[in-house]
Parts: sequence; structure tokens; C-alpha cells
Amino acid sequence: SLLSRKGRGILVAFEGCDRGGKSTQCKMLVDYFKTTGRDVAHFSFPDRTTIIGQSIDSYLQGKSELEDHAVHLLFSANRWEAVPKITQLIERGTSVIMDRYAFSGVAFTAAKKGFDVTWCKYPDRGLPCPDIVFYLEIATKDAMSRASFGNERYEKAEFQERVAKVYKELKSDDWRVVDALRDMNEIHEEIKSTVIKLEDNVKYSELKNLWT
Ligand code: NYM
Ligand code: MG
Repeated sequence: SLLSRKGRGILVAFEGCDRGGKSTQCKMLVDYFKTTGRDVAHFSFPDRTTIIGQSIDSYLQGKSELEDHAVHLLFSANRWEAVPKITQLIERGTSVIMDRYAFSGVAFTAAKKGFDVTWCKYPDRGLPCPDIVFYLEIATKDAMSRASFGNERYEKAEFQERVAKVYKELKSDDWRVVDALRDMNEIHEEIKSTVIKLEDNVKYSELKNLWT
């Protein structure tokens, strides 16, 4: 595809177990992009505003039950429905910062009994591949002591430990592991400098496809 003169936007994903501060860091990075005049868009998965997202939201809040394979596919469909927007933004030079992505999909389902990583990856195969993934690493005991842990499905210590194990299997060279227990401004500085270094390298390269 044609890349504009200013180059494409970069695709950044934040990942990790619950209560690691992903949303805070996402917002801080988006604000940094805005204040420096970079075009930026912010996505969160699950996107609870769509029809698919509403069923996911109800499931996460424990207001409804869904079969485990079925809800896995809904999470994936909820990403695919955002793909036309994401690719258009990236191609037009807008960077996209995502709070969770396909790695969450795999980690949270593969943490369930009877699921394997290969099966879990398949529905998300071919999604736009993030140029970088920031993995906010936090020990379960520290996450549990943070505000409002335990309100939604999956927010149980034993399950989060299993999720963390799957994430370890998913890590690749495009991941940066960030110690999430530090001061949020310190973390932001580290993320910001990593993104700045990366930016020029990816601007004129094609966006890759995930797990292909
Ligand atoms: N989650 C999130 C999944 O189980 N599969 C997915 O594909 C995604 C994107 O939803 N506990 C889980 C992880 C979280 C929960 O996310 C809601 P958040 O960031 O708390 O809104
Ligand atoms: Mg949550």
C-alpha cells in the first residue's frame, strides 16, 4: 500500500495482567503524542461500546454466561471489527495506541482448563501486528492490593498467575517488559524514550500481520 510522505503511524499495544497500570500508561502516552503534535488515536480492547462488546461486558461483569470458546471468538471478533479503522488511521499517518490486544485474548483463554495456545491464537492470526508491545509486569500479590481488584470475572489471584504464565510464552522480540511497580512518571519516561527511538525505523516500513 502507498505510504504518505510523513510515513505511517506506529501501532503500540499495552499488555499485562489486571491492575498493572496499562490504562494509565496508555493515556499518558496518548497525551504525550498529542502535546507534541503527533496524530494519535486510542483504542481499548474489549471495546465495550459495540454490539459484540456489550455481550463481552455483560459476561465480564458476571451478568451473563457464555461458553468459553464462544467468548474467545467474541473477543477476537471485537478486535477484527476495529481493523478497518485501525489500518486506515495507520496508513494516513496516525499512530494507534491500544490498551490490550490479541495477547490478552490468548493469555486469558489459554489460562482456562482445556485450552491450548495454538488454538487460542488462530482467530487473531492476521491482525495488524503491533510495532511494539509494552508488557506491564506486576506480581499478583501487588496487583491484588491495588484498588478495585476483584470486581470482574478473571480477577482472582490463582487465575491471574495462570494468565501471567501464558504471557511469558507469548513474549517476542517486539516486547518490552516494564516493571509496573515503579512510579508512573518514571515508567512513562521509559516508554516514551523507547517509542521515540522506534518511530523513525517503522515510519516507512509496512505494517506486518500478527502470527503469520
Ligand atoms: N480480556 C481482554 C480477555 O479475556 N480477552 C481479550 O481478548 C481481552 C482484550 O477482559 N480481565 C479480559 C482481560 C480483562 C478483561 O479488560 C477486561 P479491561 O482492560 O479490564 O477492560
Ligand atoms: Mg480490568
